Amino acid sequence: MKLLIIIGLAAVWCDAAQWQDRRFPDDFRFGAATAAYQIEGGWNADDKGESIWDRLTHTNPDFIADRSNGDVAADTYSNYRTDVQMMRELGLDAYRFSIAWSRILPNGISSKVSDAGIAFYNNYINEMVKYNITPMVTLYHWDLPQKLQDLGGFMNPNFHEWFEDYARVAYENFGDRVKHWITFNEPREICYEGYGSDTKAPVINATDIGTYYCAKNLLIAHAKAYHAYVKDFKPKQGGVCGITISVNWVGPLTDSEDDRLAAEIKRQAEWGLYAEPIFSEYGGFPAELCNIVAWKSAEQGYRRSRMPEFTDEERTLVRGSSDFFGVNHYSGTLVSATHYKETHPVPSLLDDAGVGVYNPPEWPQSASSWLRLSPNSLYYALTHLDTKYNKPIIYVTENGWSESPEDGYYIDNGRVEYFRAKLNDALDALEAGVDLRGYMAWSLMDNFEWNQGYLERFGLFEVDFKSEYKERRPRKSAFVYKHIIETRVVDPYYEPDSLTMWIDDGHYFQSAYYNNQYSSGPFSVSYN
Ligand code: PNW
Repeated sequence: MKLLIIIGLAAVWCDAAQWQDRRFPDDFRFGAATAAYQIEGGWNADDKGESIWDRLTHTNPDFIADRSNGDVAADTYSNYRTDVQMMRELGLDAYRFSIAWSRILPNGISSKVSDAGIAFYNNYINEMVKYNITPMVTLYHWDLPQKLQDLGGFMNPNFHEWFEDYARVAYENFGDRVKHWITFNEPREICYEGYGSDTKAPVINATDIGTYYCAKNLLIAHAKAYHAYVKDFKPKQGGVCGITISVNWVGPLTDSEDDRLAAEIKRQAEWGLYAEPIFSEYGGFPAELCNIVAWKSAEQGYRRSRMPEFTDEERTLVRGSSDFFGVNHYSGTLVSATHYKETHPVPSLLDDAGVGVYNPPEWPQSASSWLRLSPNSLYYALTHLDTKYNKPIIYVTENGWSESPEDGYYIDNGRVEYFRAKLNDALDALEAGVDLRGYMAWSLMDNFEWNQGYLERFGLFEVDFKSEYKERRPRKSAFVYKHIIETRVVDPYYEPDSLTMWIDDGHYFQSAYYNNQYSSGPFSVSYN
């Protein structure tokens, strides 16, 4: 009996010692992320030009689940100081946000630069820098100026010129304070969802060639903007420039050789298409997928492969064109060579890959159909990239969990569980030697979740979209994340007992106060 107790106690102590000893390094950057169209509002404020999401939501409101749009969203255009107060309350080291291209270049091309647009981002950046919060800027998070879409958008082979010019305007105006640049957010979502299928703007649905041609043009634009930075700005400004790719984990359903090959093909179709040309030693599109598309295209009567080639010059231009690998990670999936196959349009990217996918029902499900808590998925993804691409510097630039507005509104235990699980993956990856420099939670606050409108919420802070000033209130996860940032440790037992944050946005002071008794808001608001 005595022995059993000793063994039991030892187990508890060892367990306890384990999490307490696993610390994030002091220079590890914890942050949160957002994107312009999802939070800013002010869709036509001052001289801002129309973007493809303005056009889509205004002309086809049924495309969005709740028929909403980002016209006002969280109104960061007016509330940016409040946003920065939230960052300070959380103790963030960094904040990742995106610039709306058509806010600073209303016509898309660089002939006219908007003073109001430049002033807005200057104010936002200055407010962060004032409080020692490192701004990480994404140049393109899906909101192409409509005028450029009218000229073909990413299908236009001159796209890279427009993008490079835009990038230069951003480097020139903000590069004295912004030292972390991300060219594109998630090429897969831009190209596959926007051009190769019909789930995101501009809804081109060219299933045969849309994804592949977009991928090539996007990669060249990325590389041009990268080299422009390295050549003309980096020597003076001294920052870094990279790209963010969505890397959900894709593993084989069984250990069979067929399933392992199927998983590799699926990885190539999901993110290898964008990662391989930049991060692999040789460059160019991933070999196996490239071969499949070539022979399928021939069989389907195309005169050339539906996947365009890179010339040697282009391949060299793109190869190595990133100072870090930005990883957006959410979930994982299992892949089979023979089972769970669904029918897809022929020809299409998914038909080309030709594999089945399986998500175990026991993996907890978020409010988003595609997002489950897949065990250790971030660890698998990071260690895989580390090995495959020879130890790149990695930032997790997005990771988060959705809940529907009604469940666990303030007491978002599902999100807390998810963040703890993924941050433990990050610690495991660090221990395995992955060069992981930072982690951005998606998202600082609730925002316009694209096709799902305001029905899926990702925020550490809730946003009351019905209120006049788009009031923000911290959820439980905000307090848990704050504690993790403060202590650099993921304490599995931490329960915030007295939850207070004061956000003074000039209109009111507000607090979320539970005092050990979790109740759902709204909380008392005392006016200035
Ligand atoms: C990201 N998937 O999109 C975007 O960068 C954000 O703008 C978005 O709000 C956030 O994730 C949550 O959706 C993704 O299917 C959309 O794996 C879908 C997937 C991944 C990322």
